[in-house]
Amino acid sequence: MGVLNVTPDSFSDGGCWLDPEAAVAHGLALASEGADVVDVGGESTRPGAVAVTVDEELRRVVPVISALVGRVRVSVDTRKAEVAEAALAAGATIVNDVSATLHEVAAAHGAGWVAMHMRGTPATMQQHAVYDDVVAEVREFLVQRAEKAAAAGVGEIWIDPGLGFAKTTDHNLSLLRRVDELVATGIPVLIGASRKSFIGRLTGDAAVDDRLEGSLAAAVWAIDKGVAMVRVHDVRPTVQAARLVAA
Ligand code: HH2
Repeated sequence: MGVLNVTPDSFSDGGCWLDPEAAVAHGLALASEGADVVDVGGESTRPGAVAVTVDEELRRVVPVISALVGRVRVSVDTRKAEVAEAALAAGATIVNDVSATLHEVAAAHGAGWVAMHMRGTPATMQQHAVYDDVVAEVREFLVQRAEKAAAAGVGEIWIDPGLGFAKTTDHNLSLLRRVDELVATGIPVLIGASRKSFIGRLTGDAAVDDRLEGSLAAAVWAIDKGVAMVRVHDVRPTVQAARLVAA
């Protein structure tokens, strides 16, 4: 899954693809580099990010999604039902739902759905990074959400532990170390480690544009443990690494 943030303020590529033409060109580049899905988002969810209005988010993502549909599979990264609805109407086929609440929208459109674990909102989530057993608690939450979505009629369900969302570096490491416990649920697992701050912290405070090697290590680790999809900014090197793991 290649990341396409149509935002001014995403933590690693904010402002790069705000222009719709540049965004579409980047989405097609990600597809040509081997992304199976291009994940289009119009609202940053980085810690402390300011929420955007429905209208603004629609204005950012819908034209880009319309232009990419038919050329690559498109997911929409949103917390808002209205945005998910409009994206699916425009031809997106997966709702990448960091709120894990939009399963009914996905069901109504026969679309796939990603349930990601978070606590609070991007503005408040870092205050909620308290767990007895982060892996068990995240797994229980995701399995419950997946069961609810299946009961609502969603046919394609993914679970994602939400690295960095109400998680400390130690929580992220526990979730990676024991990701096989999520894989063992039998529900396909998606994971997004790419360029996140814990990778910077663990690699000598590497800046956000200097986290490729750490991101690749996390992706390779996850794929080797049975994770079915990785959400990344750097598609070409990740596809090469994934091919080696597969071989
Ligand atoms: N991480 C981000 C956004 N969406 N979706 C899923 N399923 N899993 C993730 O780990 C995930 C996600 C944050 O990364 P990014 O989109 O690069 O930044 P921002 O939220 O600042 O736009």
